[in-house]
Amino acid sequence: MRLPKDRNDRVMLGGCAALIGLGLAVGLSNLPAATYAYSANAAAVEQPETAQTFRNIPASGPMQHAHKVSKTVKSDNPISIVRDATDLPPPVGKRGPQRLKVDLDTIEVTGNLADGATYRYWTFNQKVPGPFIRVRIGDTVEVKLKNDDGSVMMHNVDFHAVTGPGGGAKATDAAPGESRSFEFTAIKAGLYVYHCAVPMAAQHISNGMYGLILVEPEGGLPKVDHEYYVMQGEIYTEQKIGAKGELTESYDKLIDERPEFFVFNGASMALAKAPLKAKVGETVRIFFGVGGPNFTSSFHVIGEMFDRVYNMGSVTSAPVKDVQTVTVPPGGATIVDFKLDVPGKFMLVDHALSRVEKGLAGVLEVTGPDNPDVFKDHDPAKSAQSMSH
Ligand SMILES: [Cu+2]
Repeated sequence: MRLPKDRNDRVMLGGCAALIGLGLAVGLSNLPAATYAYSANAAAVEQPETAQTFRNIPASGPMQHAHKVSKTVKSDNPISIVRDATDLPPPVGKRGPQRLKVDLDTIEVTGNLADGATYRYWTFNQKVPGPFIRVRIGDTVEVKLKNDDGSVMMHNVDFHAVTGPGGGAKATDAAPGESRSFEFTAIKAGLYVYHCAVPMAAQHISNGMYGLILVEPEGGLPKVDHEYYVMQGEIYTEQKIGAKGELTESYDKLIDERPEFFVFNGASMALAKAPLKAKVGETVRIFFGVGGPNFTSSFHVIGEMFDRVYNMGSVTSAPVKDVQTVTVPPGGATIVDFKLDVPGKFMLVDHALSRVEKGLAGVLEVTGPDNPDVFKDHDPAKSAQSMSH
């Protein structure tokens, strides 16, 4: 059976499933099990259907987290809020659906934004972006959001991978010191953004409250040697870029969409200071999302082409091959895979290149032997002095 494409029908279907669940709860035995088959390729009409079941997987043993668990840092001094690009869980593997938990702590913290400049970030688990959450199709995920006692603002979380009111936002609206929770079943595979949606949502997002959740298809994605987690955002400060000290947010610039900074993983030049690393001959994958809140990214790696692009974060459609630049809207994501053929420093950019001057650049450092069949420099000594990337 296919999931209807129409959203209202899906809501009705959800209602039906809920009624069936209710039937089981009151002990009716003549109803079908509280599972229904669906296609992992519901969007690709020409694909044969693969029947799967979900929703009635009992918890067995201690429930695992769907993300890496990090310790909260207590500090009066500014901290690094930069999420390392390698900080993500390994592939789900070939297991069946199960129950998993997600613990999000919303913490307001002063972090390093640029050299000599700090900023009051609002975060999920003290890093920007928030933890990379990794589940598979059919998993049931228990989400607990705890708004830290030290918070000033209310916070919540809206997962674009959730079918339900506000993507979970209403169920997680939490005042400082409060904990809220809900659970959902991952019914659509893909790479999705999550973010805080408390009004004014653009403010919560620009201050750092966004992340990615990957719902793997059955069997996962093709294996690669390295996976990285990168998200783009904007920061709107009263002070001009280059100013020192504690920078403060500008409501007017946010409304006018005039950011002072563009950032990968939370801070100016964060992924140039902490480069991604790999070797010649290896394959890499970048899970790339845009928190925004406002600007579309033209994501590009200088000196490389993407061998495979899971356009718009869709993993149930065939990937596009051999691509230079990918358009990723705010609240959207993509997955790019490529093989490294030659050594060097490859810059991650938004090809709206003025943004490099506003803090938006990363580096992929590739080491290993030269490969003159692919690239041969006729005067490497002179090239070594070049300022070009
Ligand atoms: Cu918030």
